[in-house]
Amino acid sequence: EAEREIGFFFPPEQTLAVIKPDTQHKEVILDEIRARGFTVSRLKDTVLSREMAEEFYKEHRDEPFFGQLVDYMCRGPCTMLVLTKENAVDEWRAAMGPTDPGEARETAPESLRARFAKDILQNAVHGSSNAAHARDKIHFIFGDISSENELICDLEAEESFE
Ligand code: IDP
Repeated sequence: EAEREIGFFFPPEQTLAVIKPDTQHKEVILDEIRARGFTVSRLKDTVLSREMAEEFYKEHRDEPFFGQLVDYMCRGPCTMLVLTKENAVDEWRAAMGPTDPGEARETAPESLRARFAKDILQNAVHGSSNAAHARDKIHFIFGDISSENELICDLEAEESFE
């Protein structure tokens, strides 16, 4: 208790994670997310329109792979997640591993992309690269949930009580 009062308690952070379309491993990835200590605060399966996918990845609009990336992201349902944990943005980036699964297998063999990505495009998962992006993308996908942030719950745990 005393430690909290003098500030050793760090409030949890939130990030936006996406399990990308065509991933055969959605349930395994969700289990991994929880096993790694993230709380799944929001979860929504969504098929993105082209316009939404273009907006979601607008930072990449000048990349040569932008068209392919948009096609891929619209191909089927994405699982959109708000993950909560201390240092969630960086921790989720570390859990995903490098963009290219070849590199991921060499440098981070336990990472999700090392295990579940098909190639550099179809790399299974997305995560915001910094806290400002996380805030923007959470708002873009889920609307204003700031008033709910006190209520950090685990959706699967909640469902299992029903
Ligand atoms: P990140 O997802 O690891 O942050 P970014 O460079 O932000 O990587 O790229 C966004 C997404 O664009 C990647 O996750 C991947 O799906 C796709 N991508 C990145 N680089 C390439 C590429 O060289 N060829 C095809 N697709 C790519």
